[in-house]
Amino acid sequence: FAGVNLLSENNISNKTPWFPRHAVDLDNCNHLMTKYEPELDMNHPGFADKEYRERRKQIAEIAFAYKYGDPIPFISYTESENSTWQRVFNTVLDLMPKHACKEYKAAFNKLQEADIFVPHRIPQLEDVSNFLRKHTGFTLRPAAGLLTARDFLASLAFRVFQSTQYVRHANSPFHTPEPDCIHELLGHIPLLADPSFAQFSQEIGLASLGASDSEIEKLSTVYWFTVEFGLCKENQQLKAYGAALLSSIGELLHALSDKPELRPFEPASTSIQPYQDQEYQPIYYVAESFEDAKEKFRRWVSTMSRPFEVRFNPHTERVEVLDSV
Ligand code: TIH
Ligand code: FE2
Repeated sequence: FAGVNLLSENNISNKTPWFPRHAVDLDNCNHLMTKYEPELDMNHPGFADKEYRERRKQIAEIAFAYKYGDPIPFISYTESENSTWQRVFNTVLDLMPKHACKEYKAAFNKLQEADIFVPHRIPQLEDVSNFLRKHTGFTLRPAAGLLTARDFLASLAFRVFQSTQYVRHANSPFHTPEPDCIHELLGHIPLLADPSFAQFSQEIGLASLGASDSEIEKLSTVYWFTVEFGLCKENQQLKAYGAALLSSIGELLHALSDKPELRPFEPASTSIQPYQDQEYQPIYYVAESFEDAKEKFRRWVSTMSRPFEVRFNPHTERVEVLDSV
């Protein structure tokens, strides 16, 4: 490692935005975006449902109180919440064999074997977190809702995935514009148990540490069109690997129909494509494979302006900052 020095705290320019150096610092990375909340948005199916809004508040309290190292509190899901899960779970079981990428299916099977993915009850985040830790070293933290891109991406650098714990409204099981635990569980969790995909996720996170606002915007756009809405090729066939496709039957079928426009994944152009998050996407990006997406992403990240490099030390759970000049 000739020519590379560990930078001290003071050597980072004071123009660099603050970023977490240790997993404990993620206790400060929980800023929420106030958007499409049942309290605020008249289009939300929970807007006119007082009981639903109370339940959301109750579950959000758990995330607000959570500190690094705590076990994730158990939630006793209601019969109605479990039945919403069951409806989505069963449709995923139906569509997955034909439409999901192979890595997703393999991890899904393991989650079933571990008795974590079962039709009749929502998995507990603590059990899921322990499962992930064994497979890729990822762990979960409860999040109260949609986080700012900077906070959310930073946690990925530590192989920590911030996960909501509340359940979508029973009236909209097959598509919701906001993340909920059904989205996290059926969309994100299987691939976070895949080593290659876990690595890709962490690299997006590492690239975000200390990045400028406009770079964060580009990184979260790449995240949007890959981790959330990505399609990939498998033996000349199109498969879904994006979490928001795998947790929403409505959008999965739309993405694989002849309606949307498909483009090859190229970080430089994908990262500046505007998007909206309230309806189905009109454009999706297709990766050749995870490995290919990772290669392209690495090449693109190396053109970013940050004057230092970072690496994660899993033994200390600390991010080390390296002078790259
Ligand atoms: N649309 C997804 C679903 O219905 O499961 C949830 C979201 C993921 C990302 C943004 S919204
Ligand atoms: Fe998501």
